Amino acid sequence: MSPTDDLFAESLPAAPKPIADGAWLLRGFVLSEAEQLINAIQQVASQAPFRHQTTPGGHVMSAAMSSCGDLGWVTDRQGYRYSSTDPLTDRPWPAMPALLRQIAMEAAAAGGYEHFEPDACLINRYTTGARMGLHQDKDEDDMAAPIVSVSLGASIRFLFGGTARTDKAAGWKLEHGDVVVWGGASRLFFHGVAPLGKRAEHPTTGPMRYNLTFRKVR
Ligand code: MD6
Ligand code: FE
Repeated sequence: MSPTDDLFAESLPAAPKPIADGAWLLRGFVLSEAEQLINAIQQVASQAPFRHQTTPGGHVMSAAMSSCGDLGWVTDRQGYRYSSTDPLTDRPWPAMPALLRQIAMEAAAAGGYEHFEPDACLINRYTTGARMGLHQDKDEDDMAAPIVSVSLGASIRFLFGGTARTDKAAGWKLEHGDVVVWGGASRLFFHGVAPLGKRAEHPTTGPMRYNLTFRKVR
């Protein structure tokens, strides 16, 4: 590193960090828009409230969820699926705010996935102890499109393994403003998040973490 590199380092966005084949960690990618994103989440949640859904196996999920866009991700005793209406209100999901769509497209492009057109944005809200077990995102029709995942608020440990549930999972700390872009060879890798820590806290969100995952389903 030359002295000039050092001088500019602070103002440059962090270089995309490869975390698996086709998967990138974009540290701080949405830091300057974070407050606006949290406002947009609250706007969506005022129309499609956060709720704890039930898995087909009968477990109540510890993360509370909402969605926006043409499709939302739902689960109940009948199974996992995408739905154009919110089962809580029987109304269409709130439209995807333009800022969210824009950020998803820019993040996808930064990971090498041009022309990403998300039609669904799943919003997860974690409080102390909430977690997401290892799973694959495989309810989407379009496996060529990546997934863009935005982390806001308290930090959490993101886990990802490989194509088999038993593959050893690596851990990455995801902080406020970080984005993960996920596609290609790792599109179907198992992943999840460790329980949100007891002392997890962020100045803006308090003891909560939000995660937005943008998908192209159809
Ligand atoms: C979460 N994320 O970070 C859960 N899925 O709260 C996911 O399940 C996820 O971060 C696909 C791609 C990226 C992700
Ligand atoms: Fe996932």
